[in-house]
Amino acid sequence: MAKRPSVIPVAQPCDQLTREVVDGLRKSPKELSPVWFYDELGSDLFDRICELPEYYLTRTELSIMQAHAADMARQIGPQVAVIEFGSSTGLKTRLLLDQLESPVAYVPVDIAREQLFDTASGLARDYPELRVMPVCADFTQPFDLPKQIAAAQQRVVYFPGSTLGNFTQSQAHRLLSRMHQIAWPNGAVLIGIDLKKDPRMLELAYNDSAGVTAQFNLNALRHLNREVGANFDLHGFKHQAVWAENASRIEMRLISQRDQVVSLGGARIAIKDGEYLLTECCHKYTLDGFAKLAAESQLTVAHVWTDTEQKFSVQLLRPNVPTRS
Ligand code: AVJ
Repeated sequence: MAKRPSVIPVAQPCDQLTREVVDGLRKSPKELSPVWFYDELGSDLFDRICELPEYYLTRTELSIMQAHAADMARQIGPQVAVIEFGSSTGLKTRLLLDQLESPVAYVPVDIAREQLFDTASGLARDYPELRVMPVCADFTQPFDLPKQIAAAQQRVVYFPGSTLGNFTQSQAHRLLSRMHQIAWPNGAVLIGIDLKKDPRMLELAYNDSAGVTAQFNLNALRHLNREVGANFDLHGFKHQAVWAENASRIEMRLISQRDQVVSLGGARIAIKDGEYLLTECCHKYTLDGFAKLAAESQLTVAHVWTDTEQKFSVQLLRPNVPTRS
């Protein structure tokens, strides 16, 4: 093998994580990953968001689960292994597990170790028959499933919370394809999808009057200051959530209140007065639009459960039988 030329060390080495942040901030518009919301304070703030009168998502999804989990369980069938992408407080998961017929395993997959083990140990305590096997991994990247789940009749991927909305079309496609792989041949994907609706209602859900979402958004900067040694001034930015019709998404933005320069990992980023950082995108789908997206990943919508106002949906997807060519 040819010898690699030695790499010239840079004056200010920055690790992979910092590199990614800097790359995002060099785009136009400047971008930050929504993963930066979720440190300990951020997770608490998110729990508070879920309780806000304007934030209909969690409440509506829970009501759909309460009303229809029995039907979902019937369609899913007995002795399944549930693989959850992410690990929430476990409330929705419990509603599902309570109705499933003799589920054999529960495998939450989450990069946030603390949250993962908290949820997992709570469930293991309350469901003694269930094998709870947490996997600490980034679910957007390939990961191994525990060998023990081979005993299950089939695998069901659970992805609640409309978290798929955080991903772009191509990222969502890739993620759904991974889920297809896990569910194939006779399993399923059960996924929570927020639906497109009156933009006023959407903007209110992300610009609450108590200002909790603003704190949640700004906390990403605090997290970055601590984690990658950035020097964002939290008073230099203002939260705003905007409905972008052409992309069918809510954009969470932090608007710079003046010309400023931020340094991190040896890089200096100039931010203009009025310029914004895009911290999260929350795509909203029509039922048709989502069915098309799922179809691109060889998943067919088998059933849709919604609330009476069609604000939110929980959908059961089945992997297609591969067509021979
Ligand atoms: C956790 C991604 C579903 O998109 O509504 C709430 C996060 N951001 N308020 C969403 C969030 C601002 C949330 N998800």
